[in-house]
Amino acid sequence: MSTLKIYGVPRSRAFRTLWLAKELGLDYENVMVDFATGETRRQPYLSINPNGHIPAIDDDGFILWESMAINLYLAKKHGLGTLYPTGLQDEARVWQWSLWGMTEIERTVLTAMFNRAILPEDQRDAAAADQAEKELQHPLDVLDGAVGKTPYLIGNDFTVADLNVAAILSWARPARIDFGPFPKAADWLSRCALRPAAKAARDLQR
Ligand SMILES: N[C@@H](CCC(=O)N[C@@H](CS)C(=O)NCC(=O)O)C(=O)O
Repeated sequence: MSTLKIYGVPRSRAFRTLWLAKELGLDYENVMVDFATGETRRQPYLSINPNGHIPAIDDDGFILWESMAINLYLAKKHGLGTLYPTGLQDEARVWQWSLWGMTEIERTVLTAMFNRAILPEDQRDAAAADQAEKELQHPLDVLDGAVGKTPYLIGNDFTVADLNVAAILSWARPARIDFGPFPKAADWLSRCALRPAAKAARDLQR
């Protein structure tokens, strides 16, 4: 029996952790808590994550929530020296990019995706989506610059920093974000998305 439980349906932010679990080859159980049914906001799930959000994990009795914290923890535990760098400064840069994803791009990509793809058509706000895409221009330019210098965010190799940022940007396609001005970022994103583990995690969403 698996000792790692990953709470959250794959078409939620749990995708980030499922992708990582596939990269690491972890044995896990995906507990299908769904945001659409309201069960994220009810017991027994609130005992796992009192915020009422997915994902969360139970790692042999250790409960953790917040997708980035979960991914950094699992990558350090199981991928030290591969997906998680060993050097102090490279580790800090992994945190930098993960926090950057959450604070600089997540809300805007989500706004664009909701208003271009998720909400019923009569509830979509095209101006809000356009404004969100406008706000994304600068951070995407920053990303484009970073992956123009090295193939991946921390250097030559794919790490959990790439996974965390690319998982957020997996919403950019349904959000119809134009990557034309950011060719390096577009190339980096497709290299991340084409990884077998990313594909395996996407298959779980079907
Ligand atoms: N900052 C949290 C956000 C988690 C979050 O909002 N998850 C959504 C699904 S993608 C959710 O649980 N929504 C249901 C709800 O809030 O009741 C994280 O990254 O883990």
